Amino acid sequence: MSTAVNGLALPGSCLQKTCSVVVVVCVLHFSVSLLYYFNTFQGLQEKIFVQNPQHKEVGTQVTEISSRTVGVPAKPRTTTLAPPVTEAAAAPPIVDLPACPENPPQLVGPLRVEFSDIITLDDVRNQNPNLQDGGRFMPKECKAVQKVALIIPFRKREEHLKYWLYYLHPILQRQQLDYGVYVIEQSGDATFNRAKLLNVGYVEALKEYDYNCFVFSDVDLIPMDDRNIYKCYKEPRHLAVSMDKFGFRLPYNQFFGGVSSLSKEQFEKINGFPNDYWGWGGEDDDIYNRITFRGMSISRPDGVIGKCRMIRHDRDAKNDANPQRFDRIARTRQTMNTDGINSLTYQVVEVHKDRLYTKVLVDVGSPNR
Ligand code: BGN
Repeated sequence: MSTAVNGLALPGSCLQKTCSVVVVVCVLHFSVSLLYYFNTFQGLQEKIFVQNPQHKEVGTQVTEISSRTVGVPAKPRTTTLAPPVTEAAAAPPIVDLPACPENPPQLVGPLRVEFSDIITLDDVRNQNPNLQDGGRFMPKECKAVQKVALIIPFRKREEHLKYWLYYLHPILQRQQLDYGVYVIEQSGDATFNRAKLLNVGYVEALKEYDYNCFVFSDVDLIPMDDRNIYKCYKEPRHLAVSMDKFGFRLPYNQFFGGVSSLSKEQFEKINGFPNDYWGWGGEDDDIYNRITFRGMSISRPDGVIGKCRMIRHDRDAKNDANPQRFDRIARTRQTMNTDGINSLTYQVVEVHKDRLYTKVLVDVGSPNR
């Protein structure tokens, strides 16, 4: 028997054989495709959930193929993958705090500042429960824009330091600063050297934390308005602009004494402060010169916000007026490149950590004359 297909006559048995071969080839092709498909899908899953231990989805519902049996379509089942335990998952969550605002919301403005209140350091510690050891603080509600080291040159003024800590800690916290307090105490009885102690404070504070702003404050000066923010500005800042001692006015336009702030860059630009002013006076004028010789200017708060009180005291022993100060401030331009942070030498005698401050006792030597 023969069949006509498109005018071609094929013998019946031949057509049957051809059809059988085609069917077998099709079945084979289908099986191989199925096998390939399931293998690929399983491999993909392994890639996502096994080879990538950083995968962070917690409790994700995934559809998993339960069988790899060739030719048997796997019945999908739903299961819950346990999150892989990684270091990142074990660590506390890092919450991205918003940046602290330009105007801290807790500021109150003018403050009552008196030195007749009887206080103890324990009172101050109790009133500042949020301080970390070493007089460190960081706001919890926002990320401070600047990391501020407060540097206080010091010798035998415990009573003043107590008032400074009593008034300043709450102010600095309301100002939402990420800050640390460094009391740099000159050891021995040589003539006092304020500017060199400030240089030491800069170096010692940077050993502890990545500070980018430095506030240099005398221990006896207290701001009378918390809007006078103890941080750094585009230009070096003079903060003690309106002192009661000078009738709440600037004693002269170039005055840069008492309390000032410089960013790390500004401080480096002027090679820090002079190391060779022994005794009272002139070192702040030298710093003023350095700033202007490097093309910077002084920024200041207004006379109301910049009001501050000085704790009355007698002139300290070993801090007589420096007779060389006039000559020295006349030569700042020549000396500033070689006398400063690049020529600083000193020996740390002791570092003491209190909850209210870090005190660094330091040997800065004695005048070479
Ligand atoms: C100035 C001092 C400053 C001091 C202020 C305020 C000098 C240099 C010679 C003119 N400068 O006279 O160091 O901070 O008074 O007391 O003495």
